[in-house]
Amino acid sequence: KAKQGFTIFFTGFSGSGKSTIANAVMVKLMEMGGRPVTLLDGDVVRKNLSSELGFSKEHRDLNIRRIGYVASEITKNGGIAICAPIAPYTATRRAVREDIEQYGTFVEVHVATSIEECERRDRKGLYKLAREGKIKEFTGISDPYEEPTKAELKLDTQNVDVDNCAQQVILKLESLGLI
Ligand code: GGZ
Repeated sequence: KAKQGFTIFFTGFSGSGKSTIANAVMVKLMEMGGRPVTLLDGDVVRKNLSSELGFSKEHRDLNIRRIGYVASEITKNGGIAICAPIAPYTATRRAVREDIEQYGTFVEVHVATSIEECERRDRKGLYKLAREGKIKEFTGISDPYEEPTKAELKLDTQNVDVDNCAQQVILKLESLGLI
């Protein structure tokens, strides 16, 4: 019997490592072969699917619902969707979960890098701009992030490298019988 589709949904601050871990998981899944894997990364989606949207709660919610819709279609057709937006609101994450659970499994992964660590790394210089008020409504600085309490997996990136984090995701998928 063909395995069901599923969605891996990463959530966490800007610079938490979502994209890097999502990419590593995608590579591992592709190497295993079988089902197609589609990555819906935060900044790629913003460029292609949500280019007119800003960062108000309404616009973030619309962005996440769009990602959820695409992921649900992929899941419905037996594929693997990997999403990696910030997705700061619990209710919106839950709505996407419900959309996807109609068709397959939703695996929420909290990339739990602290805001202090993200700001310390400041890989793209965005936290500095947010502190200077040059970027408004910046998640964790001047905009909320509601911590997941029911994620299937919580990753500590402080003490664990990317490959180990990706491996933890793969193990979770195995324990859920998805791969
Ligand atoms: C948060 C912002 C903002 C504000 C621009 N707040 O590290 P990045 O740069 O590449 O990823 C962040 C991305 C967040 O987009 P998402 O679609 O993931 O957000 S949400 O799920 O809330 O819709 C960051 C950049 O966009 N960025 N302004 N104000 N991140």
